[in-house]
Amino acid sequence: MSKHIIVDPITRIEGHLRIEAVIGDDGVVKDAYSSSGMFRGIEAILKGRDPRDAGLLAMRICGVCTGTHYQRSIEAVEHAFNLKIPKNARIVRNLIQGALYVHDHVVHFYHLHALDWVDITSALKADPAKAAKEALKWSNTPHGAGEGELRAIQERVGKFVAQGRLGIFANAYWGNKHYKLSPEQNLIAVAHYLQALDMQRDMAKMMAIFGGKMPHPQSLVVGGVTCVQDIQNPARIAEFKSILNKSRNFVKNAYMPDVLMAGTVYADEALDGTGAGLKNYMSYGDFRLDDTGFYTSALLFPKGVVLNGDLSTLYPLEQEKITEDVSHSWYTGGGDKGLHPFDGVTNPHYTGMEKKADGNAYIKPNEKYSWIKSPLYDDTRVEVGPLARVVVGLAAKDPNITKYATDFLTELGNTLGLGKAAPASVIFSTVGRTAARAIETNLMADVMMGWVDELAANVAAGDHSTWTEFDFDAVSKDAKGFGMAEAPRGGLGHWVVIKDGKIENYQAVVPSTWNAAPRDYKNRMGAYEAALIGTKVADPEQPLEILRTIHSFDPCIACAVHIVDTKGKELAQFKVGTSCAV
Ligand code: NFE
Ligand code: MG
Repeated sequence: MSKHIIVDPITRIEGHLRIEAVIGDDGVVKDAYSSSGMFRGIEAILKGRDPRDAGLLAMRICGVCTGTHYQRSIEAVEHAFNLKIPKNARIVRNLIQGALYVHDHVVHFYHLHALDWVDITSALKADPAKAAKEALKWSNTPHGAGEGELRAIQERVGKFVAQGRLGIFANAYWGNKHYKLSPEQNLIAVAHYLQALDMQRDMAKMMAIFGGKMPHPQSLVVGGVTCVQDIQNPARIAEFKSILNKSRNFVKNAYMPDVLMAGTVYADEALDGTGAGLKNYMSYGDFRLDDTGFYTSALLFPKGVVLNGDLSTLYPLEQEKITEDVSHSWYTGGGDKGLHPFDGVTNPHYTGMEKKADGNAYIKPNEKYSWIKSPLYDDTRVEVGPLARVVVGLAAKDPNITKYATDFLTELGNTLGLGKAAPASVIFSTVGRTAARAIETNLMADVMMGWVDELAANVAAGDHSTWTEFDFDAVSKDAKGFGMAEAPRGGLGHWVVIKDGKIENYQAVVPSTWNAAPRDYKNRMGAYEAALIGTKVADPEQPLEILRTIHSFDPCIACAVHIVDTKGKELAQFKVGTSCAV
C-alpha cells in the first residue's frame, strides 16, 4: 500500500517548511506537496513609506541571504529614478554580494546539506592514515586533511559520541543504507564540516568590511554606497583580499574536492536524473561588469530562460512575463492566472488543514495549502538558483561558466573512469544542483580577486566618488522600477510603484518563492514538488532522500513568505513540536 508521509518541519533550512509525499509500494515518490506554515511580512509595511528607506526595511525579509534584499530594493528605487551609480559603488556592491555567495554556499554545503550525504557515525570507523591518502585522490593539495588532523578530529567527535552528546549531530538518519561514502570519505567530510565553521566566520567579515556590519549590512543608499573611508583605506581593501584568498583556497581544496567526491560516489543518482524536477530554468542575470547602466551592462551571470533541459536554446528574459498566482496559496485577489508584481496584491486568506483519522493534520491538496505564492514566467513553472544560473550560462555559451562547469564535468568523467567528460545532462539532478552551487562559488572566488584589484586601482587613480546626487522631489512624483538580479538561491526581484514621494505598491518575488511554491491555477507543480517525483526512498521512516533533494535547493522560507497581515488578525494556530520528522 502506498504511504502518505509528512516531513514537518524540514530541518537544516531557514524557516518553516512542510513536505507531504506519497510513496508507492516500490519506495518511489509518486506525489509531493510543498507547504509553508509560516506567515510574516514586509511588503505591506513598505506602503506609504519614503522610497529611500525601503532598502533598510526590505532587508529584514531575511538575514541569511543578508544584504541581498537591501540591494535589490535600492536598485528598484534607483531604476525608478533612472539613477546611475558610481563605479566604486558598483564594485563594492559586487564585492559584498560576491562574498555572500562564497559564505552562503559554503555554509549551505557543509552545515545544511552535508549530512544528507555524510554519515558522521561512520567516520568514527575510519583509518585516519587511509583517509589522508583518500583525500589526495580528490585534491592535490587537500585542505586540513593530513593524518594527524584527521585523527584529532576523529577523537574529538568520538568523545562526543561516547558521552552521548551528539549535539548538532543528534537525531539524524545515521546508518541509513542510502549513505554511500566510505568511513574514510566520511571522515574527510566531517573534518571539513568542522573547519568550515571557522572559515565561514572569516567569510562573513568580508561582507562587514564594506557593509559596516553583518548580518544586515548598512552601507548602501539610493544612489551609491556610504563606506567612503573603507574604500579609501588600502589596508581595508588588503584585508578583504587576504580573507578572500584564504576562502578561495578553502573552496578549491575542500569544497570542490568534497563535491567531486560526493558527486562520484553518488553518480548513479546524477546519471539517472534523480531530483531533476521541472527542467525549466530562469536566471535574471547578475553582477554588472561595467558602468553602462541598468540592464545594459555586461554580466557575470547571463540572463535568460532554458526550457525542458534543452541547452541549445536560450530564451530572452522579459520581466513583463512574470506573474504570481495564488490558486493554491492562502491568499485571495490574485486574478484568474496571477498578477504582474506591479499590480500584485497580498490578501491573506487561511483555509486550514484537514485532521484525519490517524490524528495528524494534512494539507488539503485540491485547495489552498501554503503561505507561499506561485510565481510563473510566461505561464510556465521554472526553477531558479545556482543550477539555473549554470544552465543559462551554458546555453548562453558564457565563457566563464562554460569553463568552470566543463572543468568539473571533466574531473567527474575522470574519477568515474568514463574516459571523457561526464555528460552535461548529469547536472539535471539533485547531485547536479549541489555541484552547480560549488561550481559558481569557485568561479565567484576567482573573479572577485580581480574586482578587488579593480577597486584598488580605481581609487588609486583618484576616483573617490561613491554617490550620485539626485533631486528627490523631482524624480519621485510618479515613478516605478524594479531591481531584478540574482541572490544566492536564485532570481530575486523587487518591484516598486512610487507616487508623490511615497511608496504606493511594493512586491518582492523571491528565489525560494519560485522554488518552494505550491501548485498553480493549472495544478502544475512547483520546483520542489516536481523534483521529488520519482525519487527512491530506502526507508519511509527515514526520508533521507527527500531531505537531500529539498536541501539541494537551499530553502529559505523567511524569504519566500514575506508578507504581513497589517490588521493583526489571527491567521492560524500552530503547534510546534521538536521531532525532526513525523
Ligand atoms: Ni532568505 Fe534569499 C536568497 C533571497 S531566498 S535566503 O538567496 O532573495 O530564497
Ligand atoms: Mg512577494
